[in-house]
Amino acid sequence: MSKNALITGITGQDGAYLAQLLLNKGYRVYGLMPRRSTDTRWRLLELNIEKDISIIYGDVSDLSSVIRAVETSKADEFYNLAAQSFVGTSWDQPVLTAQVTGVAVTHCLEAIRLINPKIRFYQASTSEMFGLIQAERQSETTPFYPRSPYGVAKLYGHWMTVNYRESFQLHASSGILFNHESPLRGIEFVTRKVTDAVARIKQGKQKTLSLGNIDAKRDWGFAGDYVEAMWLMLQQDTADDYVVATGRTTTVREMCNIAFAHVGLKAEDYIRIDPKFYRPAEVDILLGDPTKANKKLHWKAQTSLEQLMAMMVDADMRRVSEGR
Ligand code: NAP
Ligand code: G4F
Repeated sequence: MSKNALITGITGQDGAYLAQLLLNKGYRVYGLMPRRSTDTRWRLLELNIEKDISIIYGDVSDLSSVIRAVETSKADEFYNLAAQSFVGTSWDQPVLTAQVTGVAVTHCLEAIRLINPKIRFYQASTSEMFGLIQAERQSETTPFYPRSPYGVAKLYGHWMTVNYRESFQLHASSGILFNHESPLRGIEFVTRKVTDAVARIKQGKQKTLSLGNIDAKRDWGFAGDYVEAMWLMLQQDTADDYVVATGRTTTVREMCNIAFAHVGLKAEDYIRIDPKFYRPAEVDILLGDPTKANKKLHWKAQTSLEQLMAMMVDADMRRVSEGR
Protein backbone atom coordinates (compact mmCIF):
# COMPACT_ATOMS: atom_id res chain seq x y z
CA MET A 1 0.00 0.00 0.00
CA SER A 2 1.37 3.42 -0.89
CA LYS A 3 2.46 5.72 1.93
CA ASN A 4 1.62 9.33 2.64
CA ALA A 5 4.40 11.86 3.24
CA LEU A 6 4.11 15.39 4.59
CA ILE A 7 6.90 17.83 3.71
CA THR A 8 7.26 21.28 5.23
CA GLY A 9 9.48 23.58 3.16
CA ILE A 10 8.18 21.86 -0.01
CA THR A 11 8.94 24.95 -2.13
CA GLY A 12 12.59 25.02 -1.04
CA GLN A 13 15.56 23.32 -2.72
CA ASP A 14 15.43 20.12 -0.65
CA GLY A 15 11.63 20.07 -0.50
CA ALA A 16 11.44 19.95 -4.29
CA TYR A 17 14.03 17.17 -4.69
CA LEU A 18 12.57 15.15 -1.82
CA ALA A 19 9.04 15.46 -3.24
CA GLN A 20 10.34 14.21 -6.59
CA LEU A 21 12.10 11.26 -4.94
CA LEU A 22 9.03 10.27 -2.92
CA LEU A 23 6.67 10.60 -5.91
CA ASN A 24 8.98 8.31 -7.87
CA LYS A 25 8.73 5.82 -5.02
CA GLY A 26 4.92 5.90 -5.20
CA TYR A 27 4.20 8.09 -2.16
CA ARG A 28 1.26 10.48 -1.96
CA VAL A 29 3.03 13.76 -1.21
CA TYR A 30 1.50 16.60 0.81
CA GLY A 31 3.34 19.90 1.18
CA LEU A 32 2.79 22.56 3.81
CA MET A 33 3.15 25.89 2.05
CA PRO A 34 2.93 29.35 3.63
CA ARG A 35 0.85 31.92 1.78
CA ARG A 36 3.08 34.45 0.00
CA SER A 37 2.00 37.35 -2.21
CA THR A 38 3.83 35.88 -5.22
CA ASP A 39 4.06 32.31 -6.52
CA THR A 40 6.90 30.44 -4.78
CA ARG A 41 6.54 27.14 -6.65
CA TRP A 42 9.26 27.75 -9.29
CA ARG A 43 11.31 24.71 -8.20
CA LEU A 44 8.28 22.39 -8.32
CA LEU A 45 7.51 23.79 -11.78
CA GLU A 46 11.11 23.22 -12.96
CA LEU A 47 10.90 19.58 -11.85
CA ASN A 48 7.41 19.37 -13.41
CA ILE A 49 5.88 17.87 -10.25
CA GLU A 50 3.64 20.70 -9.02
CA LYS A 51 0.44 18.96 -10.17
CA ASP A 52 1.35 15.77 -8.33
CA ILE A 53 1.58 17.40 -4.90
CA SER A 54 -1.31 18.18 -2.56
CA ILE A 55 -0.67 21.60 -1.08
CA ILE A 56 -1.87 22.42 2.41
CA TYR A 57 -1.62 26.13 3.17
CA GLY A 58 -0.05 26.89 6.54
CA ASP A 59 2.98 28.07 8.43
CA VAL A 60 5.20 26.01 10.74
CA SER A 61 5.30 28.81 13.29
CA ASP A 62 1.52 28.36 13.69
CA LEU A 63 0.85 25.19 15.72
CA SER A 64 -2.72 24.91 14.41
CA SER A 65 -1.41 24.86 10.81
CA VAL A 66 0.88 21.97 11.63
CA ILE A 67 -1.84 20.02 13.45
CA ARG A 68 -4.19 20.49 10.50
CA ALA A 69 -1.50 19.40 8.04
CA VAL A 70 -0.77 16.23 9.99
CA GLU A 71 -4.48 15.41 10.22
CA THR A 72 -5.25 16.21 6.56
CA SER A 73 -2.27 14.37 5.12
CA LYS A 74 -2.70 11.24 7.29
CA ALA A 75 1.07 11.15 7.04
CA ASP A 76 3.14 8.02 7.59
CA GLU A 77 6.33 10.08 7.25
CA PHE A 78 6.82 13.74 8.15
CA TYR A 79 9.86 15.64 6.84
CA ASN A 80 10.39 19.02 8.51
CA LEU A 81 12.46 21.02 6.02
CA ALA A 82 10.91 24.46 6.64
CA ALA A 83 13.28 27.06 8.02
CA GLN A 84 14.59 30.57 7.74
CA SER A 85 17.66 28.88 6.30
CA PHE A 86 19.96 31.74 5.29
CA VAL A 87 22.67 32.18 7.93
CA GLY A 88 23.36 35.84 7.05
CA THR A 89 19.72 36.85 7.59
CA SER A 90 19.65 35.20 11.02
CA TRP A 91 21.57 38.13 12.55
CA ASP A 92 18.99 40.58 11.12
CA GLN A 93 15.96 38.48 12.13
CA PRO A 94 17.12 36.46 15.14
CA VAL A 95 13.72 36.17 16.82
CA LEU A 96 11.92 35.09 13.65
CA THR A 97 14.73 32.61 13.00
CA ALA A 98 14.31 31.20 16.51
CA GLN A 99 10.57 30.78 15.95
CA VAL A 100 10.60 29.31 12.43
CA THR A 101 13.86 27.36 12.53
CA GLY A 102 13.78 26.40 16.22
CA VAL A 103 10.46 26.47 18.12
CA ALA A 104 8.47 25.27 15.10
CA VAL A 105 10.25 21.91 15.38
CA THR A 106 8.38 21.43 18.65
CA HIS A 107 5.13 22.22 16.84
CA CYS A 108 5.87 19.31 14.50
CA LEU A 109 6.82 16.95 17.32
CA GLU A 110 3.79 17.93 19.42
CA ALA A 111 1.44 17.43 16.47
CA ILE A 112 2.84 13.93 15.97
CA ARG A 113 2.62 13.15 19.68
CA LEU A 114 -1.00 14.33 19.87
CA ILE A 115 -2.34 12.92 16.60
CA ASN A 116 -0.39 9.79 15.75
CA PRO A 117 2.87 8.89 17.57
CA LYS A 118 3.58 6.23 14.94
CA ILE A 119 4.41 8.87 12.32
CA ARG A 120 8.11 8.79 11.42
CA PHE A 121 9.78 12.20 11.68
CA TYR A 122 12.80 13.71 9.94
CA GLN A 123 14.35 16.93 11.27
CA ALA A 124 16.61 18.96 8.95
CA SER A 125 19.55 19.60 11.26
CA THR A 126 22.77 21.10 10.01
CA SER A 127 26.56 21.19 10.12
CA GLU A 128 26.15 24.86 11.07
CA MET A 129 25.59 23.49 14.62
CA PHE A 130 29.31 22.56 14.72
CA GLY A 131 30.21 26.22 14.10
CA LEU A 132 33.53 26.77 15.83
CA ILE A 133 34.62 23.23 15.18
CA GLN A 134 35.73 21.03 18.08
CA ALA A 135 37.22 18.26 15.92
CA GLU A 136 39.01 18.25 12.58
CA ARG A 137 36.30 16.02 11.05
CA GLN A 138 32.83 16.45 12.47
CA SER A 139 30.78 13.35 13.27
CA GLU A 140 27.67 12.54 15.33
CA THR A 141 29.78 12.60 18.51
CA THR A 142 31.53 15.94 17.92
CA PRO A 143 30.43 18.63 20.43
CA PHE A 144 28.40 21.52 18.98
CA TYR A 145 29.40 25.20 19.09
CA PRO A 146 27.00 27.22 16.91
CA ARG A 147 28.20 30.59 15.60
CA SER A 148 24.98 32.18 14.30
CA PRO A 149 21.40 32.70 15.53
CA TYR A 150 20.48 30.19 12.81
CA GLY A 151 22.89 27.60 14.24
CA VAL A 152 21.56 28.18 17.75
CA ALA A 153 17.94 27.78 16.57
CA LYS A 154 18.81 24.56 14.71
CA LEU A 155 20.55 23.20 17.80
CA TYR A 156 17.32 23.67 19.78
CA GLY A 157 15.38 21.78 17.08
CA HIS A 158 18.00 19.03 17.06
CA TRP A 159 17.87 18.45 20.80
CA MET A 160 14.07 18.58 20.88
CA THR A 161 14.05 15.84 18.24
CA VAL A 162 16.42 13.75 20.35
CA ASN A 163 14.38 14.53 23.46
CA TYR A 164 11.02 13.49 21.96
CA ARG A 165 12.61 10.29 20.69
CA GLU A 166 13.88 9.48 24.18
CA SER A 167 10.84 10.80 26.12
CA PHE A 168 7.98 9.50 23.98
CA GLN A 169 9.69 6.80 21.85
CA LEU A 170 8.88 8.69 18.65
CA HIS A 171 10.62 7.49 15.49
CA ALA A 172 12.31 10.90 15.19
CA SER A 173 15.62 11.22 13.35
CA SER A 174 17.91 14.19 12.89
CA GLY A 175 19.95 14.52 9.71
CA ILE A 176 23.03 16.62 10.35
CA LEU A 177 23.51 17.64 6.74
CA PHE A 178 26.54 19.51 5.47
CA ASN A 179 26.14 22.13 2.73
CA HIS A 180 24.35 20.77 -0.32
CA GLU A 181 23.68 22.67 -3.50
CA SER A 182 22.05 22.27 -6.89
CA PRO A 183 20.66 24.24 -9.82
CA LEU A 184 17.62 24.80 -7.53
CA ARG A 185 19.70 26.48 -4.80
CA GLY A 186 18.52 29.93 -3.68
CA ILE A 187 20.45 32.77 -5.31
CA GLU A 188 21.61 34.20 -1.95
CA PHE A 189 23.80 31.17 -1.13
CA VAL A 190 27.39 31.45 -2.26
CA THR A 191 27.56 28.59 -4.81
CA ARG A 192 24.48 29.74 -6.73
CA LYS A 193 25.52 33.39 -6.45
CA VAL A 194 28.78 32.32 -8.11
CA THR A 195 27.28 30.13 -10.84
CA ASP A 196 24.69 32.80 -11.72
CA ALA A 197 27.49 35.38 -11.94
CA VAL A 198 29.66 33.07 -14.07
CA ALA A 199 26.79 32.74 -16.57
CA ARG A 200 26.09 36.48 -16.63
CA ILE A 201 29.78 37.39 -17.00
CA LYS A 202 30.26 34.82 -19.78
CA GLN A 203 27.24 36.24 -21.62
CA GLY A 204 28.35 39.86 -21.17
CA LYS A 205 25.56 40.78 -18.74
CA GLN A 206 27.71 41.35 -15.62
CA LYS A 207 31.29 42.58 -15.18
CA THR A 208 32.41 41.51 -11.68
CA LEU A 209 31.37 39.37 -8.72
CA SER A 210 31.47 40.76 -5.14
CA LEU A 211 32.00 38.24 -2.35
CA GLY A 212 32.88 38.21 1.35
CA ASN A 213 35.16 35.69 3.07
CA ILE A 214 36.49 33.51 0.26
CA ASP A 215 38.86 31.66 2.60
CA ALA A 216 35.95 29.92 4.35
CA LYS A 217 35.88 26.17 3.68
CA ARG A 218 32.81 24.03 3.18
CA ASP A 219 32.02 20.35 2.59
CA TRP A 220 29.75 20.73 -0.46
CA GLY A 221 27.58 17.98 -1.92
CA PHE A 222 24.63 17.66 -4.33
CA ALA A 223 21.14 18.11 -2.85
CA GLY A 224 19.76 15.32 -5.06
CA ASP A 225 22.08 12.84 -3.30
CA TYR A 226 21.26 14.20 0.17
CA VAL A 227 17.45 13.82 0.02
CA GLU A 228 18.01 10.08 -0.52
CA ALA A 229 19.76 9.99 2.89
CA MET A 230 16.73 11.70 4.50
CA TRP A 231 14.43 9.00 3.15
CA LEU A 232 16.80 6.20 4.18
CA MET A 233 16.82 7.46 7.79
CA LEU A 234 13.05 6.98 8.01
CA GLN A 235 13.26 3.45 6.58
CA GLN A 236 15.43 2.21 9.49
CA ASP A 237 13.91 0.10 12.29
CA THR A 238 15.12 2.60 14.89
CA ALA A 239 15.46 6.36 14.66
CA ASP A 240 18.89 7.93 15.04
CA ASP A 241 21.07 10.92 14.10
CA TYR A 242 23.35 10.90 11.06
CA VAL A 243 26.00 13.16 9.59
CA VAL A 244 25.53 13.46 5.82
CA ALA A 245 28.57 14.86 4.01
CA THR A 246 31.11 14.16 1.27
CA GLY A 247 34.24 14.11 3.48
CA ARG A 248 36.00 16.71 1.31
CA THR A 249 36.38 20.40 2.15
CA THR A 250 37.12 23.23 -0.29
CA THR A 251 37.54 27.01 0.04
CA VAL A 252 35.03 29.40 -1.49
CA ARG A 253 37.98 30.65 -3.58
CA GLU A 254 38.65 27.19 -5.04
CA MET A 255 34.93 26.59 -5.65
CA CYS A 256 34.93 29.84 -7.67
CA ASN A 257 37.97 28.67 -9.66
CA ILE A 258 36.14 25.46 -10.56
CA ALA A 259 32.96 27.30 -11.60
CA PHE A 260 34.70 29.96 -13.73
CA ALA A 261 37.01 27.40 -15.34
CA HIS A 262 33.96 25.46 -16.56
CA VAL A 263 33.31 28.25 -19.10
CA GLY A 264 37.00 29.00 -19.74
CA LEU A 265 37.30 32.04 -17.44
CA LYS A 266 39.69 32.84 -14.58
CA ALA A 267 37.92 33.65 -11.30
CA GLU A 268 40.65 36.07 -10.16
CA ASP A 269 39.90 38.39 -13.09
CA TYR A 270 36.34 39.01 -11.86
CA ILE A 271 36.15 38.58 -8.07
CA ARG A 272 36.04 41.66 -5.81
CA ILE A 273 36.00 41.49 -2.02
CA ASP A 274 33.26 43.50 -0.35
CA PRO A 275 33.28 43.59 3.49
CA LYS A 276 29.50 43.92 3.51
CA PHE A 277 29.34 40.18 2.83
CA TYR A 278 31.43 39.32 5.92
CA ARG A 279 29.45 37.85 8.82
CA PRO A 280 29.56 38.99 12.48
CA ALA A 281 30.92 35.52 13.36
CA GLU A 282 32.14 33.08 10.73
CA VAL A 283 32.23 29.31 10.49
CA ASP A 284 35.72 29.03 9.05
CA ILE A 285 35.77 25.38 8.12
CA LEU A 286 33.41 22.42 7.92
CA LEU A 287 34.44 18.87 7.06
CA GLY A 288 32.05 16.02 7.71
CA ASP A 289 32.71 12.41 8.62
CA PRO A 290 29.87 10.42 7.01
CA THR A 291 31.12 6.99 8.18
CA LYS A 292 27.95 6.18 10.12
CA ALA A 293 25.68 7.03 7.17
CA ASN A 294 27.97 5.03 4.87
CA LYS A 295 27.80 1.96 7.12
CA LYS A 296 24.24 2.01 8.48
CA LEU A 297 22.31 3.65 5.63
CA HIS A 298 24.62 2.39 2.86
CA TRP A 299 24.58 6.01 1.68
CA LYS A 300 27.48 7.73 -0.05
CA ALA A 301 27.71 11.06 -1.86
CA GLN A 302 27.70 10.36 -5.61
CA THR A 303 28.50 13.79 -7.08
CA SER A 304 31.89 15.52 -6.99
CA LEU A 305 32.21 19.28 -6.51
CA GLU A 306 33.44 19.54 -10.11
CA GLN A 307 30.32 17.75 -11.40
CA LEU A 308 28.10 19.86 -9.14
CA MET A 309 29.58 23.17 -10.30
CA ALA A 310 29.32 22.08 -13.95
CA MET A 311 25.65 21.17 -13.45
CA MET A 312 24.91 24.51 -11.77
CA VAL A 313 26.83 26.65 -14.27
CA ASP A 314 25.16 24.87 -17.20
CA ALA A 315 21.71 25.47 -15.69
CA ASP A 316 22.47 29.16 -15.12
CA MET A 317 23.92 29.52 -18.64
CA ARG A 318 20.56 28.27 -19.95
CA ARG A 319 18.52 30.54 -17.67
CA VAL A 320 20.56 33.65 -18.50
CA SER A 321 20.40 32.95 -22.24
CA GLU A 322 16.60 32.70 -21.89
CA GLY A 323 16.61 36.14 -20.23
CA ARG A 324 15.84 34.86 -16.73
P1 NAP B 1 15.41 26.63 1.43
O1 NAP B 1 15.60 26.43 -0.03
O2 NAP B 1 15.70 27.96 2.03
O3 NAP B 1 13.88 26.24 1.76
C1 NAP B 1 13.26 26.59 2.97
C2 NAP B 1 11.78 26.28 2.86
O4 NAP B 1 11.15 26.62 4.10
C3 NAP B 1 11.05 27.10 1.77
O5 NAP B 1 10.10 26.28 1.15
C4 NAP B 1 10.34 28.17 2.59
O6 NAP B 1 9.20 28.69 1.96
C5 NAP B 1 9.96 27.36 3.81
N1 NAP B 1 9.59 28.19 4.94
C6 NAP B 1 10.23 29.27 5.43
N2 NAP B 1 9.55 29.78 6.48
C7 NAP B 1 8.45 29.00 6.65
C8 NAP B 1 7.37 29.01 7.55
N3 NAP B 1 7.29 29.93 8.53
N4 NAP B 1 6.43 28.04 7.45
C9 NAP B 1 6.49 27.12 6.47
N5 NAP B 1 7.49 27.06 5.58
C10 NAP B 1 8.46 27.98 5.67
O7 NAP B 1 16.25 25.55 2.27
P2 NAP B 1 16.90 24.16 1.77
O8 NAP B 1 18.27 24.42 1.29
O9 NAP B 1 15.93 23.44 0.94
O10 NAP B 1 17.05 23.41 3.16
C11 NAP B 1 16.01 22.59 3.68
C12 NAP B 1 16.20 22.46 5.18
O11 NAP B 1 17.46 21.87 5.45
C13 NAP B 1 16.18 23.77 5.94
O12 NAP B 1 15.61 23.52 7.21
C14 NAP B 1 17.65 24.11 6.11
O13 NAP B 1 17.86 24.92 7.23
C15 NAP B 1 18.24 22.72 6.28
N6 NAP B 1 19.62 22.53 5.84
C16 NAP B 1 20.01 22.90 4.60
C17 NAP B 1 21.31 22.67 4.20
C18 NAP B 1 21.78 23.06 2.81
O14 NAP B 1 23.00 23.11 2.61
N7 NAP B 1 20.88 23.28 1.86
C19 NAP B 1 22.21 22.05 5.07
C20 NAP B 1 21.76 21.65 6.32
C21 NAP B 1 20.46 21.88 6.70
P3 NAP B 1 9.29 30.18 1.31
O15 NAP B 1 10.27 30.07 0.20
O16 NAP B 1 7.90 30.48 0.90
O17 NAP B 1 9.78 31.07 2.41
O1 G4F C 1 26.47 29.61 0.95
P1 G4F C 1 26.46 30.14 2.33
O2 G4F C 1 25.58 31.31 2.60
O3 G4F C 1 26.12 28.90 3.26
P2 G4F C 1 26.31 28.63 4.83
O4 G4F C 1 26.39 29.89 5.60
O5 G4F C 1 27.42 27.66 4.98
O6 G4F C 1 24.92 27.95 5.20
C1 G4F C 1 24.35 26.93 4.38
O7 G4F C 1 24.83 25.67 4.80
C2 G4F C 1 24.43 25.29 6.14
C3 G4F C 1 25.05 23.92 6.41
O8 G4F C 1 26.33 24.09 6.95
C4 G4F C 1 22.92 25.25 6.18
F1 G4F C 1 22.50 24.84 7.40
C5 G4F C 1 22.36 26.62 5.87
O9 G4F C 1 20.93 26.57 5.87
C6 G4F C 1 22.83 27.03 4.48
O10 G4F C 1 22.24 26.18 3.52
O11 G4F C 1 27.93 30.55 2.77
C7 G4F C 1 29.01 29.67 2.67
C8 G4F C 1 30.31 30.39 2.99
C9 G4F C 1 30.27 31.20 4.28
O12 G4F C 1 31.48 31.01 4.98
C10 G4F C 1 30.20 32.64 3.81
O13 G4F C 1 30.78 33.60 4.69
O14 G4F C 1 30.57 31.32 1.95
C11 G4F C 1 31.00 32.54 2.53
N1 G4F C 1 30.75 33.63 1.58
C12 G4F C 1 31.69 34.43 1.06
N2 G4F C 1 31.13 35.36 0.27
C13 G4F C 1 29.55 34.03 1.15
C14 G4F C 1 29.78 35.13 0.32
N3 G4F C 1 28.30 33.56 1.37
C15 G4F C 1 27.27 34.18 0.76
N4 G4F C 1 26.03 33.70 0.95
N5 G4F C 1 27.45 35.27 -0.05
C16 G4F C 1 28.69 35.79 -0.32
O15 G4F C 1 28.84 36.77 -1.04
